[in-house]
Amino acid sequence: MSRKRTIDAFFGAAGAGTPKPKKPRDISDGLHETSRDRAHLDGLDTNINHEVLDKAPAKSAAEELGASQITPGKSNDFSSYPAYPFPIPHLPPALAAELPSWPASLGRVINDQPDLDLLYFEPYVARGGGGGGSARSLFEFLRAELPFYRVEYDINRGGTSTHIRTPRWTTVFGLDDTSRFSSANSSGDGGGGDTSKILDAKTGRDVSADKFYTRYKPRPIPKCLDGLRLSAQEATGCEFNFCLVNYYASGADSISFHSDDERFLGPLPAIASFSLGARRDFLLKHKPVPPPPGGEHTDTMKNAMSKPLKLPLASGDMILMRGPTQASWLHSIPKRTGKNATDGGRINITFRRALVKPGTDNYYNYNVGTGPVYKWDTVNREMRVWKKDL
Ligand SMILES: O=C(O)CCC(=O)C(=O)O
Repeated sequence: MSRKRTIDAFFGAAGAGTPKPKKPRDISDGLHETSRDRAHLDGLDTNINHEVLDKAPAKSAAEELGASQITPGKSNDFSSYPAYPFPIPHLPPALAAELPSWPASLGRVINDQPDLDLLYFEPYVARGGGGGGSARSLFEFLRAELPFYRVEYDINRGGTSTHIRTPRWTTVFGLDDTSRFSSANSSGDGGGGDTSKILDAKTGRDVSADKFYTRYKPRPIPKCLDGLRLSAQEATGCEFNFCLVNYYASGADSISFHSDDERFLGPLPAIASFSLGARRDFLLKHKPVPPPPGGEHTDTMKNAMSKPLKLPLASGDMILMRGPTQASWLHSIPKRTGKNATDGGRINITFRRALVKPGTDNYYNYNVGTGPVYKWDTVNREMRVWKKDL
């Protein structure tokens, strides 16, 4: 049973019936009052440590990307694949040239709450310089070039059917660990021929007709996102085979409290989550748990369950959620109202690793679906239904 995204239904996709959340506390509320400001700024608090990542992978992201990825710019520099509605351009040269220098800052560990383990890069994609830096350019590029969907689905709870319209734009690329695309790499650059086949990762058998791959046709991560995937793998030591993208057009778009704890991700999934564009609050709260036998919850645990932590994610930030975080915590991007309702757009990119086939079907079902393809209209500055030129 697919659970992912039904969270929008359970918690009120349109906002109706959503319980009014308690006022979130800033993440720095978890620190000693005395050291709060300094700890927040320079990580001196014992609970929030700068982590020096000293892994030395055999190949750097830049090497793995190869020369073609870092010197694009010709008009034929696109990722093409039969299951893409249209070819997806490679990164513009300036961005591709900068990619090897990311992350732009060291990750900071946040693990001062029960069962929470985050690594926070502020920022990962540089946002300095005029106009928001590379983070803004990457945002503009991805919004303009990716196919998006506004997925709708019905859920049935206790005999009552509810129609859900996902309160944000979504898209997804990738394939679970059991299989691979038949093209030489996963960047959709196979150049035709039999590139639309899906092969068993171990035996090489053609599994394109498997029931989990036929409702929606899986498609490789295009090069413009694969560079970021490789960079995130190198920076975190984690492996990712899926890329989910959310576009929040304004403060009215949101994602309700949920955890990415599906069985197809395994027991302690690591998820790298990038923010580009408008700043939005990311709320975290501990899942409800029963008190210890014969005892009471500690104050820290009571707080973690009742008062959400707030990370005001800015353009270029990346937050790695790992260890027990998904099993124990819920996260959300709440709607913003009042003067924030017309916030600029925000893109969120998450890289994840689906271990088994049901994950592939689930991700395409809730992030692509069966509705029309939308593409950003640069003139009218809104998503418009995309139609193939006849
Ligand atoms: O937009 C975000 O930062 C969060 C996205 C998210 O929670 C999800 O896609 O599961």
